[in-house]
Amino acid sequence: MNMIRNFLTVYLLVFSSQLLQAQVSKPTIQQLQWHDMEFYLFTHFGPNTFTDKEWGEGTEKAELFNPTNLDCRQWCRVAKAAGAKGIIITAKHHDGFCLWPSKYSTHTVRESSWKNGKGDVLKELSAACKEYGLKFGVYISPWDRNHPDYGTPGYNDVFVSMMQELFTNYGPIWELWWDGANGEGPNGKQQVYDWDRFKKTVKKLSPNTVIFSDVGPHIRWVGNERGIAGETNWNTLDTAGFTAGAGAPPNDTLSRGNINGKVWIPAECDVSIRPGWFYHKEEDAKVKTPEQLFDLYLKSVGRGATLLLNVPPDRRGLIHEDDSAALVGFKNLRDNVFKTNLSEKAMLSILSGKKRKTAASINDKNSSTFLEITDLKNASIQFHFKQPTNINTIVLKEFIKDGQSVKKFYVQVRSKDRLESFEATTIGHKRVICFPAREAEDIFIYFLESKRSVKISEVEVY
Ligand code: FUL
Repeated sequence: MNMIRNFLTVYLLVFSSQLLQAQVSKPTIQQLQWHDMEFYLFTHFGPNTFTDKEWGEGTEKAELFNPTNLDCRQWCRVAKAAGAKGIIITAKHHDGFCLWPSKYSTHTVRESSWKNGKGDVLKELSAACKEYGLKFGVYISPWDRNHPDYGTPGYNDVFVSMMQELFTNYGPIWELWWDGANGEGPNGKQQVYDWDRFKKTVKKLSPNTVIFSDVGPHIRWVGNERGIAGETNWNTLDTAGFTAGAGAPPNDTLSRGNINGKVWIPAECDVSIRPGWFYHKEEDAKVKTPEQLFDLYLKSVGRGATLLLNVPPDRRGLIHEDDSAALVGFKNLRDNVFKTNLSEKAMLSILSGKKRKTAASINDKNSSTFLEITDLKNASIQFHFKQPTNINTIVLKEFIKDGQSVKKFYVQVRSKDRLESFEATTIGHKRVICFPAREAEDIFIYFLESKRSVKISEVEVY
C-alpha cells in the first residue's frame, strides 16, 4: 500500500512540475531575433503622398502616383545612418493602391505615370535592403477601398494571392504587417476576413516571417500610435476570443500584456516622426527632434518593446532632409549615452545569503549566458567602482529565451553623499533606467517579485 502511495506521490510531483513547465510561454527563434532588431523604420508611401490625404478613398487616379526622383537606396542610407535595422513599407494601404504591379488589382504602379507604368517600388526597396544589409518588411492592408471584390468571400482569395506574389517575388520578408482596420469597400460592404487562412498561407510560404497585428500571432500592437509601451510590459498575451481590429483586447491590455498570458506576443511601438503617417509639406516644421525621439526610444525599447518609427518619403520619393537630420541627431544621442559600458570597469559580485560570488555572465556581452537567482530575498547584484565613476544609465536584460519572470526590482546607486533608489517593474528584452548623472561608488540591484527564478543575461552601466 505504502509503495503505491509513494509511487503516486512521485508521479503527481513529476506530472505537476511538467505542467508548470508547460505553462511558461517562451519566444520562438524568429521572435528572439525580432526582439534584437529593437529599432527599425516604417515608410508610408503611395497616392496619399500626392493628394495630401491620410486615408485615400480608393478612387484616386492611379496616374497621380509619380515620384520624380524615387531612390530606395537613399532610404536605406538614411536607415543605416540612423542605426535602424530594417524597413517596413506600405505595399498596400487602405486605398488599395499596390506599390508593385499585382496581377490581382487594376490599381497599381503599373497603371500610374511613374516610369510609364514600368516601375516597381517593392522590387527596388527589397533589392536596396539586401544591398545595405537591412531587413525588409511589408504592410499589406486587409481593408481595401478600391478592390471590386472587397466585401465578398472572393476578396479573401485576392488577399491570399497578393501575399503569394509578395513572398514569391520580393522575399525574404522578415515582418508582415496587418492593420486591423475593417471599413467599407467600394460596394459599401465590409469584409469578413479569413484570418486563419491568411495565417496558414504565410506559415506555408514563409515560416520565418513574423506577423504583426493587434493580436499577433507573433507581434502585437502596443495599443497607441504614440510609440509608448506600458511601464509594465509583459511579452505574453491572452488572445482567446479576440481578433484584430474592433475585436481586439482593450488598448491598455495591449500596452501592458497579460502577466500570465498564454502566448508570447511581444509589443511593437509604431509612431510617426511627423504628425501624419504620410508626407505632407506643411508638416516639415513638425518633425520630431532628436531629444523627442530619444525619449520615445526609452519608452519603447527601454521598456522591452521595439520601436517602429515611420519616416514617410516625400513627393520626390526621397526621405526629406529635415527627417534625416533628426534621425542622425537621434543616433548621435544614443551613441553618446551608450558609449562605454562601465560595468566592465567595476568589481561585480553577487551576494547570495552570506556568500559573495563573482558572476561574469552578466557583463560578458553575451546574451546567451545568464545569472540565475532563486532566493530573491537574500540575493543582490553589486557593482563596486574603485574610483567614484560618473554614471546616469543602467540597462538590464532578462534571459527571455526561458520566458519572462521579473515583476518588480530596484536599483540603488550609492555615491559619497547620497543613496538613491530607482524602482521598476518588468524587464523582458531590455529595461533602460536613466537618472541625473552622479559620481557612483556602488550600484546594488535587488529583485522584489518574480514569477519564477530570475535569469539576468546582462547588466550594462553608462
Ligand atoms: C493605422 C492606419 O489606419 C493608419 O493609416 C496607419 O497606417 C497606421 C500605422 O495604422 O491603423
